[in-house]
Parts: sequence; structure tokens; C-alpha cells
Amino acid sequence: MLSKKEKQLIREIWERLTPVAEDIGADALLRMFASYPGTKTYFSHLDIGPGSAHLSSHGKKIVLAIAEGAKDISQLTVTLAPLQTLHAYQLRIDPTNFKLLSHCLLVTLACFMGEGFTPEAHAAIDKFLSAFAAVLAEKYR
Ligand code: ZNH
Repeated sequence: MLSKKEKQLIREIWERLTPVAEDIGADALLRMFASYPGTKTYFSHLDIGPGSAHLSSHGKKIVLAIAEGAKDISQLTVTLAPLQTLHAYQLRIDPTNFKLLSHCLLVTLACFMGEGFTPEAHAAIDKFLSAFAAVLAEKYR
């Protein structure tokens, strides 16, 4: 569980990252595709190579969805309901992949945030992304 202070920190961090959502999302996706090539199979209908338009647009969508969730963490199950359904029933994404993307996002943020990536920020982001991934995986049960 995130403390009140951690929730506040998470809100601030994602608010600050929203203007660079595209860059962050694209970087995290590229890391995921490079480190866990199996994840590319879900995107075989798209050109998601480095610098591609779809990599940026998809990366941006993901980060904006996360930033939206960060605004009120207590409401994650409500905010994410449409995305739960999309990933479980339409896209049929194996839920283990959510953890892989979360990990890659954490690394991306470590690169982007510089000194802002304190041990406290690291811990809070890690907890938040784990909670986020767990909610996304709920519909699979
Ligand atoms: Zn996902 C889609 C988010 C993860 C795969 N996604 C999507 C979208 C969003 C998202 C927002 C869009 C929708 C619309 O358009 O309506 N995701 C997300 C998030 C996450 C995710 C937030 C986490 C954190 N995904 C994921 C993973 C994977 C995926 C892990 C795999 C590997 N998605 C996907 C796909 C899609 C999506 C395939 C579709 C794309 C197109 O365009 O086609």
C-alpha cells in the first residue's frame, strides 16, 4: 500500500511527466521489445520500430493512461475498468507482460528523472506500477 505521502509524490511525478509522455512511453516500449522480444508479437500488425509514428503514439497513450490513474490511486479499479476489459478480452495480453512493461517504465523513469529519482521516488513508483499492473490483470481471474 502507498502511504499518503507516496500518493502525493506519485501525483506530482506523473503530472510533471505528462508533457513528455510520448518520449517516455516510446523509450519504455523500446526497452520492453529489446529485453523481452516475445512482447513484440502483440504489435505485429503495426510498425513499432525506433522512431516510428506508432511507437510514439502508443507510448503516449500508455503514459497518459498511467498519469490519469495516478491522479486518484484509490479509484484505480474504476479508472482502469475499460482498459482491463480491452487487454483481457479483446487484445488477450498475457498479464505477465504488465510486469515486464512496469519494470521497463521504472528504468525509463530512472533515466529521465535524473536527481528526482530518489530512493523514495523509486520505491513509490515501483509500488504504484505494481498496483497498476495488478489492477490491469484483475479481469483474468
Ligand atoms: Zn496496452 C492498447 C494502456 C500494457 C499491448 N494499451 C492500449 C491503449 C492503452 C493502453 C491506453 C489504447 C486503447 C485505445 O486506443 O482505446 N497498456 C496500457 C497500459 C499498460 C499497458 C497503461 C500498462 C501499464 N499493453 C500493455 C502490454 C502490452 C500491451 C504489457 C503487450 C505486451 N495495448 C497493447 C496492444 C494495444 C494496446 C497490442 C493495441 C494497439 C493498437 O493500436 O492496435
